[in-house]
Amino acid sequence: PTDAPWWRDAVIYQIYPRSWADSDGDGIGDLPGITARLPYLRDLGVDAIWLSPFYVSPMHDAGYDVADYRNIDPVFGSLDDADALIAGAHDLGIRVIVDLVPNHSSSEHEWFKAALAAEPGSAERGRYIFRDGKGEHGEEPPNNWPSVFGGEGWTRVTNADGTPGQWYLHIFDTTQPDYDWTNPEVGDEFASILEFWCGRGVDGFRVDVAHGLVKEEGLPDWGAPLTMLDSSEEAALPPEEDEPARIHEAGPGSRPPMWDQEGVHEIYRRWRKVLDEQPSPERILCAEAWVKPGDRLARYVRPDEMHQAFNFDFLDTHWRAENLRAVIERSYADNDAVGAPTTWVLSNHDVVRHASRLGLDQSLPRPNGIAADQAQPDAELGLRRARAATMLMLGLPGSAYLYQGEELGLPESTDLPHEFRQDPTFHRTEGKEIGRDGCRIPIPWVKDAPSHGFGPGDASWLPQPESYGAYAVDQQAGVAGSTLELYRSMLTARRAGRLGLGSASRHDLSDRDVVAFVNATEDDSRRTLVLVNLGADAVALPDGATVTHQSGELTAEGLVPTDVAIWATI
Ligand code: TEU
Repeated sequence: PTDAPWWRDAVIYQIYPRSWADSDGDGIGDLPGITARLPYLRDLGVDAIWLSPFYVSPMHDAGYDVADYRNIDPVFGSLDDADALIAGAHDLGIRVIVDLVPNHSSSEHEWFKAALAAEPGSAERGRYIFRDGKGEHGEEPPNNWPSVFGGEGWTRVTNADGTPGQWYLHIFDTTQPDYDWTNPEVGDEFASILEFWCGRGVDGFRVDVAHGLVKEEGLPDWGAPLTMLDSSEEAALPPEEDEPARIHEAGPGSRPPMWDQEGVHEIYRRWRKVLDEQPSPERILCAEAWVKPGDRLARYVRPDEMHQAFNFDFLDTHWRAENLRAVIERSYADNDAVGAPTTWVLSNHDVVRHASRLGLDQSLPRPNGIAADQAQPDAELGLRRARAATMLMLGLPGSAYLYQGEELGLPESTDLPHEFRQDPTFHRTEGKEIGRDGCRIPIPWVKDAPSHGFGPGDASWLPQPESYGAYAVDQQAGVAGSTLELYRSMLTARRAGRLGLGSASRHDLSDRDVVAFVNATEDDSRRTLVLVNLGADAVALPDGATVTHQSGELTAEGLVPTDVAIWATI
């Protein structure tokens, strides 16, 4: 077999440091907590971890507002703790990817504090996007761009003498001012930050909002400024019976002036060179870019740019066979065109956990969010489909990112009391959006322990629902048929069979209600049938097929029931 680079088929486990393991009992997860639990990840069988931000931050967006990119926030530990974590992971053969947030800093970053103290037009202000307001007295924002989190994308500053001053752009929260990437100082600073973390031994970077760094010249008004998510919402509408591929075609008519501008690619070409100059093993860049359609996304993973880009298509695809098939085939076509692997994702810290998402009414237009007034997901149905969906994802070629807790089948916490909600989305929309806290609840490790074993303390920063005890690691480890054991055995088999490096083609069992692909190894010596039945009738397997893994019980006759997936050798 060919000697493919490690990342092409890697399964990478996302750790949200606040919520994974708390070593000191303050109710917030930390780096020593992660280090102590690394053996769990080795036993799970993942290739790498991606850590959401752990840098110094006032935590107005859970650390995606960075005040110092070269230091660890005291709530998570110290640089020594980071070194110990990286070394400990490497000892177990687990690579470490860190999160880089280059679109914006925290408003408490030294640069931004200096910018506020400096005059309009100064070098200090030139690192961010400050502009005079419109209107007679500059009282209106410079353009009509909204914030992703709700409300306006601009905030007006107050001058030293107390008079109202310029406005600064923030595509996210007020506390997250956007950098001006046309300023070479910004580029130099981030090249240096990359080198800093490479020097500490990390294996790569997940790049936050990778499609947002460069804005359209002149910052023109956006033609259709209803919400920042318009284009993906439109794409998420269920296609009519006779137009299965529409989900891919409903890209924005004209590109929003803050997203996916040509200039971003220049930045990633420079970063690729920075990484390629580092000693081996190869370090990677993974784009978090909410860009559609797929051929636009694929431009981020051209050979001289990033290695991976999250494929978010499963997040806004309804649980319908034709949608899933279309997503899978288009993803391979788009990525094959640039020679990059597809990077599958079913859950992360920004979306409703897939064990709940897939239990929502699939005729709703927004399968990746739960609105405040929406019906609750069906937990049993959601878990059954989530196990099948994961089996589909992990059975297919490509790399895949897992989100902490999905290996336990954890559901979204949907009844979190509002006083606990921290996501700026909740606050900026005045509660119309409940926000993302429900997927960020601390992990249950031990059913009958304070904070379900999350840490030595009784409480955790977000309260765990009563139901979480039943999902705890100690309830599932070693239990045949548990979600945790299903993940472990899939990851072992995937690695042994090199499934991530195979090639997929549609199997003839794939019909209206069945998704069926054959994953053939590079030398075609072994063929795995990956099949999910989404229809009402149980599905018979081809003659001679030997089922090796199943996400649920087969019928007495060995047929695959509704919402169950199998892997079979054929
Ligand atoms: O998310 C980028 C982003 O655009 C998301 O807000 C996304 O549109 C939304 O969550 C979809 O439901 C990244 C981080 O992943 C997120 O946690 C941060 O809040 C955001 O950047 C700002 O740094």
